Amino acid sequence: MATLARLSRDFSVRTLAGLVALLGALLLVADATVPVVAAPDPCANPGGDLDRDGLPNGWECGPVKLPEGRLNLKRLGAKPDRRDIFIECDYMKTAAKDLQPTQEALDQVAGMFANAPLRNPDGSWGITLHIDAGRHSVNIPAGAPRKGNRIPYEVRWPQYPFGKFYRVKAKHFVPVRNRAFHYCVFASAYGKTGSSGIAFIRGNDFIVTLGDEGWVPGSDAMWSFWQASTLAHELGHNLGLEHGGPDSYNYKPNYLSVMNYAYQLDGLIKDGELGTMDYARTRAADLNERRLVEKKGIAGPKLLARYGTRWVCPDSSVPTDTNVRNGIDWNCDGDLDDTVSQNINGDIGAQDEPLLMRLVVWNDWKNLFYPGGPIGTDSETPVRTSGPEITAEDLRAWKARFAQRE
Ligand SMILES: [Ca+2]
Ligand SMILES: [Ca+2]
Ligand SMILES: [Ca+2]
Ligand SMILES: [Ca+2]
Ligand SMILES: [Zn+2]
Repeated sequence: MATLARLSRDFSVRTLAGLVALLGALLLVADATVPVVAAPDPCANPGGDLDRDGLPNGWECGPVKLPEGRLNLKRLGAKPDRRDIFIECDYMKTAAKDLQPTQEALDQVAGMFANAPLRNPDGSWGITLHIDAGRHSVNIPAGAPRKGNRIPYEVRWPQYPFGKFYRVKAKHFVPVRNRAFHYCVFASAYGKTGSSGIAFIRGNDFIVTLGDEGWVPGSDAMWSFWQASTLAHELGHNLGLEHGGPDSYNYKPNYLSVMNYAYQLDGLIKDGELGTMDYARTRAADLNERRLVEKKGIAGPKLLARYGTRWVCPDSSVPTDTNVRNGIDWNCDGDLDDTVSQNINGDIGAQDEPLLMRLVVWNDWKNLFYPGGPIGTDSETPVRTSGPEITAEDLRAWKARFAQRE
């Protein structure tokens, strides 16, 4: 709303003439997302998508009849003028192994989306995440149908788990929901590696697998955090985000997002503390690994001063910095005087060579892709998988590098 603030300064509103001039100017700058004057009734334009959440206005204004059946998103809390994302999560659960997402986990991830720095046409901020995970759910109104349910327990699905996944989906997911929902399963494990999940990029299907014996949370709070942040990570793939934001290069120190493996399970470093679950909410500057100026740290908006980061030193240890705008000692020699060429995200090429490149990042929230897979459309968006995710062993290896510095 910087534009509005500027306009208010530029025009005197003490006189009627000033007021008329201000309104005229507002009409000129108003765009489709932020109607300032006389918002059109979205329900009168059922084919449009006023809030740009991928769900047509008509589907959010009342029940509709689709080829697969009747869909009533309004009853589930959808609004045509505020962004909504719907998820159904089924889960494995036995007396010995309870993989159902906890209420705390659902509340956390819904809170992360509610705090999204996005303005809606109704003037509110954020995204309403509706998760139906059976008895545990969030933003599903009382009395509305809940369809998240328990599925048969299997210790381990195959390395390519989607055969199993789609059999479960065919049995436990109402077909018409596929036009509006992301479908997820909290399963035990797949393959041999204990990967934390897998998702389709720009699709509407994902799996969270934290049941491998390698995943040992230190507390109930940590278990809920892992479930929530992994859900946010896999859903992020459905919403078009990759491990480096716009691309799949992982561990970029300037990519402050739970999509980055450096932050998926512990959260981001913000205000000097670990544990903020969020997508990248501001646009940090790109970093050129061939020419890193320590004094500059990570440039970008003031908000970045609240964030810390981690990177890979020449000796492969991983230090922590708590204010990325305040300079970063990339080469880990104790000063901020150097300009270096260094592989700060630690990635290696096919011949084990360090990959030096421009680490390009973006503001995740501004780049979400809502109509993944068949959502909101008749034609499916082409999708590809994220590939197997970080394993408990990967996480331990990464954390062992912190200790090298301490
Ligand atoms: Ca919509
Ligand atoms: Ca909506
Ligand atoms: Ca230095
Ligand atoms: Ca690199
Ligand atoms: Zn991933």
